[in-house]
Amino acid sequence: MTDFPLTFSAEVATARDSKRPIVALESTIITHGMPYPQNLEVARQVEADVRAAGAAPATIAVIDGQLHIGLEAEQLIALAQAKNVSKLSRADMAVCIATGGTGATTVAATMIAAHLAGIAVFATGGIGGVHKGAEETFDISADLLELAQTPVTVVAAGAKAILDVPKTLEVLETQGVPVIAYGQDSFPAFWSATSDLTAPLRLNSAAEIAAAHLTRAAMGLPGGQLIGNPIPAEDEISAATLAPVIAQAQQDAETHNITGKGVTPYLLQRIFELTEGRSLTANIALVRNNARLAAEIAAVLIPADA
Ligand code: PSU
Ligand code: MN
Repeated sequence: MTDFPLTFSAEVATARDSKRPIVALESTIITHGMPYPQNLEVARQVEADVRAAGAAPATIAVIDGQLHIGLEAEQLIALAQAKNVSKLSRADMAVCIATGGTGATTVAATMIAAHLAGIAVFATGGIGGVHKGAEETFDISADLLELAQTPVTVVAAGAKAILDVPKTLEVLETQGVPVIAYGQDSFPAFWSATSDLTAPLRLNSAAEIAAAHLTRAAMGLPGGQLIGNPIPAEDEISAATLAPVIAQAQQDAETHNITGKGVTPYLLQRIFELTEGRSLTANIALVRNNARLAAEIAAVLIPADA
């Protein structure tokens, strides 16, 4: 940990003082991943899920140049309604802070902030990865390299089929990131519980995931772990239903020349429209499911940290 100034919400400050478990949450999913007002409802619901599971939620964002670890209720409302908020990854965070800016944190940036704050577990929806066509565009999310260097366990519902998932798994393997499916062999596919890819590793309990996290730390291995937590069966959308939708969204992105940071938000919005909101309902269910598992893992880790 460094001496870098962090601003803790009252709830996170109390949890730190009393050594209670804390789960980090990202904010790009709020500003760039879902439309208002559902984004605000989901952000609140996910925080409530973390609390119900016995941990304190720490939604992370940069507001007016301050790195916030946990947002007060009115800050969450302002962020959910804000327009033109920056999307901050590892490359952007320091510039945003130094210039007094406001930005939402991606998986990579949230991991950095969580680690600065001594938080070991982070729940999100899906991570960024290797985009389709990356052999031409070189569009590979900084999330993958962050997992290789920052010791935070990230609970996600796998990777979306908008990505090239096999290539994403290859990069994670090269980078030495443990990719662990929770309670099944298949690597989950975000809106669908399973994919035709077998996850490299499988664990069946929060206790095992926490033990693996601590073992990496004890061995002095840098980097985190990616936990692929399948969406609950009743909420999933089949891969067959999604395939043509994703293909259409991808084609529209090309037609409109969407590149760089704009790609993931554009595809998510387009898939939301093309599924008439169904993708969002599934997205909400899986984030909530990830929040609960993350809280369980954080609860196991706390006695070891304390
Ligand atoms: N995947 C989702 N929803 C999201 C994102 C990814 O299902 O909102 C966001 C996350 O914040 C992730 C970021 O870290 O997109 C990755 O963006 P990029 O591909 O530009 O690295
Ligand atoms: Mn990218």
